[in-house]
Amino acid sequence: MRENLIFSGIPEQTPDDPDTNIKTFMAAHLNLSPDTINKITFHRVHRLGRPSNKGVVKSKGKELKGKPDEQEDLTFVKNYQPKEGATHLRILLHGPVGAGKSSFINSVDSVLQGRITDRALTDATSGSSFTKKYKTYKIHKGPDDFYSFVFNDTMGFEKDTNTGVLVEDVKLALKGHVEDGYKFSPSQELMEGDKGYRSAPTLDDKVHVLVCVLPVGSVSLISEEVVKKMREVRYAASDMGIPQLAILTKVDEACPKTNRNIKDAYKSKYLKQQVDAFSLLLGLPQSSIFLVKNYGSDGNMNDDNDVLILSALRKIITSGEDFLNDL
Ligand SMILES: Nc1nc2c(ncn2[C@@H]2O[C@H](COP(=O)(O)OP(=O)(O)O)[C@@H](O)[C@H]2O)c(=O)[nH]1
Ligand SMILES: [Mg+2]
Repeated sequence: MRENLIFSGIPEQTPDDPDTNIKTFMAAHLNLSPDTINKITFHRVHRLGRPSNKGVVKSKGKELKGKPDEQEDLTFVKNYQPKEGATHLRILLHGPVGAGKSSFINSVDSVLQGRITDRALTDATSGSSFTKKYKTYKIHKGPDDFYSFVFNDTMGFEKDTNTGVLVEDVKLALKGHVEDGYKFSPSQELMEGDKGYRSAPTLDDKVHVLVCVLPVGSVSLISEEVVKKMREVRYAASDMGIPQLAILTKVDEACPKTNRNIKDAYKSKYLKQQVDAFSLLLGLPQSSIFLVKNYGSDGNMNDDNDVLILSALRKIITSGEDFLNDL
């Protein structure tokens, strides 16, 4: 993820093969499995400075301290390939307007690129739903290739009015019947034969994992109506065998104390209460609910944020992969 990492404290070997040397170090000191290490690729590895001609130099500087979990999650996400039959894993994000769905896609993009991006377009004025079209978001791996997971971001449910996406349309999306570019209508269900209706969806068109998104501070304020719609979609996914998880966003806004130390999000009593409450509301296990602080276009990258985003994403991918494997 980060360019130009400099490791120190790795003893010099003679003759020196930095690539093997750093992998051996990782195996011995970072608790990474050989499988994980074999998947790690480096652009370039070289030793700074000249090798000592007095034999092995005693290392100076700080010991290398890795973050094995984050590194492992990142390696997993970067190398993820779906099992045969699908070319990508499709993740559907759904939840109310302004929940942070588009921001989550942007955040994943940012974490993988190592810089803040805002390609999925977030809506700062969140009045009514901004994302109206069913659109597949792919994340660039290089100039011409993409990661093997894609996102769809549905137009959020509106509270009282019927201006949100219809639950029946979300069900069609789950089954792969909604074509890219289809503009959801708040009053008219998509029907077979309509423009935008895909009659013979392939495995790639179907949704493989459903993620409910809600600001963590809204858990106790969420209307009965929205809960009902979220549950309905969740049950439909259950009937299709599609795994479901949830992301509670805006951890920074909901808990200023946690915002100062975002990696302790799961230690916060208040946030834990919200996770428990949401778990009850939606009938999802606590272990499937993740706390995140999304990146906005104005913020700076922060490793602790990355950890939360990556661990949620990894769990989303593994759940979707389980579904593909069980087909
Ligand atoms: N402070 C904070 N703001 C967020 C977070 N996630 C999203 N937002 C903001 O909330 C607003 C709505 O987000 P957006 O991603 O457009 O929501 P969507 O309607 O679900 O796609 C935008 O102004 C975002 O910048 C977060 O984790 N923390
Ligand atoms: Mg959006």
